Amino acid sequence: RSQRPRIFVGVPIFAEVLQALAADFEVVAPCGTDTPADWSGPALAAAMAGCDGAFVAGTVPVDAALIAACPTLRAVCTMAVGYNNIDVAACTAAGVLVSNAPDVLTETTADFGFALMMAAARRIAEGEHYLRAGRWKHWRYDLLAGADVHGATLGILGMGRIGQAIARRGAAGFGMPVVYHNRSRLPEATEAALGARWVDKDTLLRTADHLVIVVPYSASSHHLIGAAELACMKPTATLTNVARGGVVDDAALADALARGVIASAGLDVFEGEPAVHPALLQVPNVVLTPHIASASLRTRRAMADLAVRNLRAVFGLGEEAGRPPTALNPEVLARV
Ligand code: 8YV
Repeated sequence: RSQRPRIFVGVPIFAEVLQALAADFEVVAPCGTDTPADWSGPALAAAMAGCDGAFVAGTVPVDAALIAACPTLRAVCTMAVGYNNIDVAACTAAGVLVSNAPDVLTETTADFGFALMMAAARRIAEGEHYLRAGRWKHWRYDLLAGADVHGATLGILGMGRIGQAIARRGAAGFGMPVVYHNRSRLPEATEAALGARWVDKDTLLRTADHLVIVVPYSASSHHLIGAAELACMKPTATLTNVARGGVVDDAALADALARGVIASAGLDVFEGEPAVHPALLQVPNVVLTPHIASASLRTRRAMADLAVRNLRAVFGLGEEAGRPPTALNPEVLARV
């Protein structure tokens, strides 16, 4: 039994997922089902020491120093689609397989992105705060009047799986013309099926009535939207970010919202989260949610199950033995 691979679980997770792991592995789960840990200090390396695999999410920083401190490690499997918290190059160099969790969260995240965009456009959160504060006394023709969503131009920055799922919602459900910007253009047939048109970034900013950001975070997407970009947008426009904090300059956004450079915003992700830029908390015209776009119970479970599938495959278990389904650096396995 002591021969079983030892798996570190770096986030609180469903009891059923811990049980499934325990069937095959020795499980080191300091967070259990409900005790989140702050792994920003040296505690992570100490907790992971001697482990063969790691089950993580976007909140666990897997950097080169950690990889060096954990020589027995063979796999890092995240239940998130984004993996900017993992130094994949360092893992590859050390022979550590990395997997993420794409596809299973696409539709759920697109639902939430669309909802956040609608909430920003139609001022739903502002309306709730207004009502709860006891300020609703009279009907007014312009009370919390926002921008229409149907028929407005939907702009998408980053046209991967989630961007495409948002585009489909806008085009098919709300009659929205869709423009997008992405480093690589989609094949014409895909564009036609989605009803989406590629434009340069400047045109995207100038034409979108509702801009939704869905690009992965990297050095090249850091502050892709800052003061200069916001100044190009329509004063009636909304901006929604369900990608990563850091893609948007939060200080510049708070300033733009306060000055009416754009009308409103919907944010699920923040630079330095769970801290939120204090200026964002001061402006009324922004809907703020705590990084929950993928959080339907069914989808969170599917994300976790996919990470488990990858771990089992890396350690030679089950039908996918040796073939982790969503490996980011499968070349690592070919080397052994
Ligand atoms: C995760 C996410 O919930 O998948 C992603 O990239 O951002 C979210 O779905 C998050 O990473 C958990 O920490």
